[in-house]
Amino acid sequence: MTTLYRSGFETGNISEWAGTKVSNGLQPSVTTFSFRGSYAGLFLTNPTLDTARSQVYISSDMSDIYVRGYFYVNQGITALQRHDRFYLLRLLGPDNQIVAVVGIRRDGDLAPRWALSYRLTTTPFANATTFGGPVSEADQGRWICVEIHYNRETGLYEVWIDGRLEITMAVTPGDLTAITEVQAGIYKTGVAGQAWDPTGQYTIEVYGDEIIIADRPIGPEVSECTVDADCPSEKPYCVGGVCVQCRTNNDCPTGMICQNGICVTPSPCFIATAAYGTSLAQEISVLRQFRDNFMDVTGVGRKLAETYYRTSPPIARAIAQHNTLRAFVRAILKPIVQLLQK
Ligand SMILES: [Ca+2]
Repeated sequence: MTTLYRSGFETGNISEWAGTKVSNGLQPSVTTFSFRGSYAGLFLTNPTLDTARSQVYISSDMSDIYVRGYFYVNQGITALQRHDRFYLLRLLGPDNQIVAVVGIRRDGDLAPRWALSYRLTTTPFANATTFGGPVSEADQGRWICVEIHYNRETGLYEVWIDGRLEITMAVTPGDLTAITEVQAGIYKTGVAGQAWDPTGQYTIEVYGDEIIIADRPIGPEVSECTVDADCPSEKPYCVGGVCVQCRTNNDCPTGMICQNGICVTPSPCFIATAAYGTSLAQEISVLRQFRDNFMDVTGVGRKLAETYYRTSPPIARAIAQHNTLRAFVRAILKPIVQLLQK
């Protein structure tokens, strides 16, 4: 398999994608609730728009394409009105129209099911929808592996859910196009006159992780382990199906911290980095300059810095995991940064 793109959102920054497609401020973000690693994408829609989107996308140029992602629908999986739907993966052609999209949809008054909408012809543009098995409350609150395949030469469309072939459809290839854009996240839409409930209960909240684009079938991630005993001595802990070196800082040698399951020598400015969520924030470089210009050259400053590097990693970890704490620390650092900038 050749992997052409992979995103587990592990840069901690949504801009590792080519861009976002959003309605009304529904900007996707990264979150520490993840399927693998430290981060996943978070996609939210509000109920006030009939059609709304919160997506990341990347450009492509493929005629035989597999796209797989893990999605966790935390809210809104079955609370649809008749004909309403939302899509998790969308593959578009050069005309910006869908070639293949997969998601969850009601067909009239029927319960929601997995759905594939696929292109029949390009000129004139025509598409159709076919359904897989039902989606229930039991599918809410778990990571679901969703994979879609499209082949322009054969006109074949396939959808796998948790590695099981859920939907197959073949059309006359005719004038089908290549895939020029891959989108992941939420694209929701209702039907005119049967709009999304305006009372507000149909907010959809989706997490996405481990999204891969390839030229061969990808399939679900294979778990290395289910318990610690399955892991080798150099990576003794089983976290989310993967053997890792450490779970917490306490598993690491003195002076090192646990980052993404690996013991590393801490980089400076842990607390500020945890608070701002990235080590690149401009505020942090101001603090760094202060450290380099003042803290390290005076005796007292050096002592302070040493104490800081010894004690701060556990504090930084706690801050990184709590949004309110992060905001609180940012509020404390803000006047300091402003003072230093003068
Ligand atoms: Ca991840």
